[in-house]
Amino acid sequence: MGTLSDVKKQDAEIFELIGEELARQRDGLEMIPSENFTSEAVMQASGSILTNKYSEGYPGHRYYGGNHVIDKIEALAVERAKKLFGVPYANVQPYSGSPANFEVYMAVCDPGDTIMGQNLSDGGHLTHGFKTSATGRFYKSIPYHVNKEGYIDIEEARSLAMQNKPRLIWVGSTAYTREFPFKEFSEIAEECGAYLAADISHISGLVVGGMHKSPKDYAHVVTTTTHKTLRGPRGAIIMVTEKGIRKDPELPEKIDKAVFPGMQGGPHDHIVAGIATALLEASTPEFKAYARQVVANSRALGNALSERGVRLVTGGTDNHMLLIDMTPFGVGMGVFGQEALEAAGITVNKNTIPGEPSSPFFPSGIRLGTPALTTRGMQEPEMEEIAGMISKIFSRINGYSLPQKKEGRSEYIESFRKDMRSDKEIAAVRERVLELCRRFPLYNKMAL
Ligand code: DSN
Repeated sequence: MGTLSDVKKQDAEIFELIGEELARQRDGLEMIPSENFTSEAVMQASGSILTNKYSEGYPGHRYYGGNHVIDKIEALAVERAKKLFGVPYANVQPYSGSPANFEVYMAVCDPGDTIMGQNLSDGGHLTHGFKTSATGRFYKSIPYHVNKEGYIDIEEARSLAMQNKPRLIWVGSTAYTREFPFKEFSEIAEECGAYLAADISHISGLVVGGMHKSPKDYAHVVTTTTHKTLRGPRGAIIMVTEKGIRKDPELPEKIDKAVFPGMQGGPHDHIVAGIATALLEASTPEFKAYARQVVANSRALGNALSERGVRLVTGGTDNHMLLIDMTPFGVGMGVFGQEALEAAGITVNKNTIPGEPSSPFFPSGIRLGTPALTTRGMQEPEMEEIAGMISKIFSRINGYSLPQKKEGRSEYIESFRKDMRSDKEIAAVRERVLELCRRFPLYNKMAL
């Protein structure tokens, strides 16, 4: 990433803002479970001259000249993805997770077909058929749910699938703290004749690190973003498994056509190079140790929070993520938790919880995780320390509640935010956060 000296010369405003964001990342505890810090090598490859090229098509079959080098880069990224995930086909061109998932629909469904995915407020993703997403508008979406304990309700999913005979079923989601039941979903898909797509965006780093079961023997198609636990640049990969090719030998070709020309134009070759570099990093023993520590940290944080009376959906975690049920503080209190933590420099996101009693914009939970903290080198003792800080901060939101009427909510939250920013106890936690961040420096060679 260098020193950004040319940005400084040419665009002082953007230079200042990048500096501001670097300081925010360095001086805070990044606990949004879908975020991470890439290596400088990944950043350099992604910020390279490869951004200058157009290369619609695939290696050996491009619509523009001058692609003999790009062909080698893309082929290398594809080979690394296939080897790392143990699949016979990979497409590394999707711009990000949402287009990648849409490309899967385009490959295996016709508009109007029935599809199934995990319900949004039960931890699912917009692109798995939520009503406001194109996937919920162009396809007939039948959501499945989690049970009272917060685990995927397999029996419900099975009976919905048998009743509705979907063309495509999604397994894998964005706010689920337990191992995904790939085997059970593969049996359901088998029984009703559906394609099974595993969206492992959140857990792909754990899968290649051996900390989560791989979907490769169960799903026909696997999608993942590359910037979460996998620690690459912002992008995505679509893969077809041996099982997928057995079901439909033309599936790889259908995916290729859905990506280009179906959905996308020229691939972002600089990102493809960054993905290749990230995949190389993810194939090392160091990455396996990283994935192990991510889960160890998440479990340690979960235990330490539970000991302090914080309520976790499902009571704990199997992966990199925790979902805090904030209803003991009141309905719709996720935003209060998020704002109070942010005042101390701890970044999380408000999130719906199973059976959400409020709304997606004022949900009753908080989602947090350990991938980024683990990249900084933090371990179990730091998780214990952070749990103490979180529970201290939560004690400061007692007495506040989400106004029942929508009018006036923004003003109330703004005034709450001010209260948190001037709260002495939160200021003391902010100092401890800064001290912890200094002990685990981030991008310390990067000077702007
Ligand atoms: N925004 C991603 C996440 O935070 O999980 C999903 O698209």
